[in-house]
Amino acid sequence: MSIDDELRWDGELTVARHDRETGTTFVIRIDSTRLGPASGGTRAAHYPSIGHALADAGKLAGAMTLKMAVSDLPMGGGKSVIALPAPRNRIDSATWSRILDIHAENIDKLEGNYWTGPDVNTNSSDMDQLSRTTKYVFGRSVDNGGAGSSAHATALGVFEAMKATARRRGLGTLDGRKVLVQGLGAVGGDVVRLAAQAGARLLVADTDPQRLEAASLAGHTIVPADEVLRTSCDLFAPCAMGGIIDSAAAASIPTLAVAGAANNILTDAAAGEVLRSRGVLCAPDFVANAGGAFHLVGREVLGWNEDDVVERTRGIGRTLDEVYSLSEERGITTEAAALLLARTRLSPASTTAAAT
Ligand code: HCI
Repeated sequence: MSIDDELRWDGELTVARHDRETGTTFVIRIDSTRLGPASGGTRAAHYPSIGHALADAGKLAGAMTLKMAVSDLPMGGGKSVIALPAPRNRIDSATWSRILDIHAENIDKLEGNYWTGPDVNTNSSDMDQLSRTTKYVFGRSVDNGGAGSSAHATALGVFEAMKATARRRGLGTLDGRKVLVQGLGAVGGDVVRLAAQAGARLLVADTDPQRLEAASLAGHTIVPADEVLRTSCDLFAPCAMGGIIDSAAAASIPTLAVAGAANNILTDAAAGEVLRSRGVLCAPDFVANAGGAFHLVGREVLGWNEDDVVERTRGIGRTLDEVYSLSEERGITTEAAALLLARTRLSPASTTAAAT
């Protein structure tokens, strides 16, 4: 994760800034503006090094490009990472406010080539604050004229992905199936609720005792966080951090299918190959978790109403069917098939791109 290595990157632009007063480093990476202005959320976290922050931003920006392309949205891919001097819960509100103001200034200097939105550790009220300095912000609170949280749309899309994946894997509906959800945040919590309504038997994991207590009261089975990858289930839904399945995990994880909300669930293409060799059907995350993008871009750029967002988000199941058919036809991983679909749209010869 050296900075030298990380800057040898195929994306369009890396912007970085350091604030000595708070000890914060700001990174914005624009992966592609091929289909429209780059967009993707702002993630705030405590990273081991600036190289790690650059790597995270680059990978996430690339995933946004693919997500927009495969979802037929007229946007490119980018991402912001705010590398905090300490974990987010140890940053006081005055410091956080200064950090947001500096981040907003950086975004504004990109003059609309990059649009941000909420991501891990940022929310609609943070977007409200950014919007006082720059207009290139999605997901402000509804009271402030924005589309508000995208969590529900993301969860709905993941639920559609779970259903389509279970069906294709020969599991039928989710009714009576063992579904393991890792991460009970705004999205994961909603995924649990939707899966429970569909009759799934839920196993849940999180590091927050309060969330676990609520889940336990709702009748779900708690799985210790460090046993997630060893817990037998029909479908595994990673809804916390990415990078959860490497080749070793892929070789042993006792599940038949994977479909979740986290970005970059697989550490690399090799992990996807291992899953495929074992017959574990994996929904590519940049297809499964696109509901949030439908919500933010749909409401704030394309003039959609709530029903339009729901309809397009439900379409994630159909897109996955297309991905699964392509993967079967070509004998390639589902991730490779989804990449193929996205890249068709990104290729210079594609005429549908600019017309959407
Ligand atoms: C995401 O998919 O990560 C959220 C969607 C999004 C879309 C545009 C700007 C920020 C976040």
